[in-house]
Amino acid sequence: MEGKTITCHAAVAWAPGEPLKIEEVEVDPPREGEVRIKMHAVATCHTDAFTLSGQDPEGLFPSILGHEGAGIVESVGPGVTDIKPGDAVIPLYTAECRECKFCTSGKTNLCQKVRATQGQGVMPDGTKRFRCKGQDLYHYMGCSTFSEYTVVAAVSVAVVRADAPLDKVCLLGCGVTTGVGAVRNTMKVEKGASVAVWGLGAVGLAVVHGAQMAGASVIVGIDTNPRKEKMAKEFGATHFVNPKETGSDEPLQSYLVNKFDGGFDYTFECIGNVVTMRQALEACHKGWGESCIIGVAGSGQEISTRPFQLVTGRVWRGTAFGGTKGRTQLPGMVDEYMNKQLKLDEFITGCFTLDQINETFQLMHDGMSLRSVITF
Ligand code: NAD
Ligand code: AHE
Ligand code: ZN
Ligand code: ZN
Repeated sequence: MEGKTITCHAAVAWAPGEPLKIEEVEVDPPREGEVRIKMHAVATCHTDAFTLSGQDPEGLFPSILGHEGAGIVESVGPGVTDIKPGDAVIPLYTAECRECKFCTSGKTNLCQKVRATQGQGVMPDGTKRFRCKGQDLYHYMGCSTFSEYTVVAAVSVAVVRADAPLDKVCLLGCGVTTGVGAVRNTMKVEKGASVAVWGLGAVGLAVVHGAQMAGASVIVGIDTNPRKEKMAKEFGATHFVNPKETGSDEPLQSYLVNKFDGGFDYTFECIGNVVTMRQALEACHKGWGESCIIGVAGSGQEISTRPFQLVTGRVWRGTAFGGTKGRTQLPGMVDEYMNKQLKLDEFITGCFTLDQINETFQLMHDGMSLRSVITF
């Protein structure tokens, strides 16, 4: 197949708000600095649903969505020396070129080497590798994992150990890494800290898991879905709060500040709702509490609070991919999973085939899944 176009199946997003359609697509060979990957396992993240809904200012159609997955390299383009056919890999929506101003700053994981073209749904040379029914398809988040084969930039590939089970470590492509990374890399939660987490999907529960591993003494999980209480406790939450069932008329942030000793050292918003983002900021402890925005809010949404909240010492932060430098850090996270220090299996609530992909979106919307894994 090397050097040739491959015909395979993919879930195509033809238009916002429409279900994905399984189609036969053509996937061109990788060009200079690119890698073609045979995907083995992918999972659906809330962000895929967000883009499909039409709320993403960068959403492009028709496209192949998906950004959480793992596979085996099928072939590499000219100039790719550090990745070879047969390597087990996780595609990265946050590249790591190790050369750009961002990569060398030591301050961020937000490599900008391929970010501009990635946001335009094309490869770094400005062209596309997918076609369906004679029409070019856009790439998505530099990954397009909802396809049996995909082509990504070599700087957007983390090579992991050969014995890693791809149907598990695919979750390190986004959700689990984002939550655990937010705790470790972005907020640097320390032993004994108090933590509150809004939204207990895979991302929020990964924050809970990360906080427990960091030795936090109080971990409050907050979700309007009562089914999440049991899960939160299993992942390490010490308390669960359902905002609909506090029995109090106060705003949620005041209720939490009163109940939890003046508020939290660290809070995390894992929903994508600007109202809960404000709650999370204002539930931080006066003088030092820090809040991290992880959730992705829809086009046109804005956050607000009284500036006095920041004047009196609270800090508002945000994170993409949990501040993780994928090529450097994912191999270590795979090791942690293999050594049974990092949970992955517990996030998988169902296994599916590609033709069931719309079902996985429905389960997510219904609050019935954490991560649905699709194997090819
Ligand atoms: P999910 O849909 O599985 O989980 C969201 C949870 O929030 C659900 O349990 C839901 O019941 C809960 N919820 C909804 N409204 C609520 C409210 N008002 N109060 C309390 N709980 C509420 O989503 P996910 O896949 O875990 O992703 C979470 C968010 O993180 C999404 O916005 C996603 O786009 C974003 N995300 C961001 C990054 C990043 O790098 N910044 C990475 C991955 C995901
Ligand atoms: N494209 C949107 C924003 C979407 C967004 O915030 N994406 C997160 C990752 S979500 C993964 O599930 C992210 O990493 N953003 C940083 C980046 O560089 O894309 C918009 O508003 O335009
Ligand atoms: Zn994601
Ligand atoms: Zn870079």
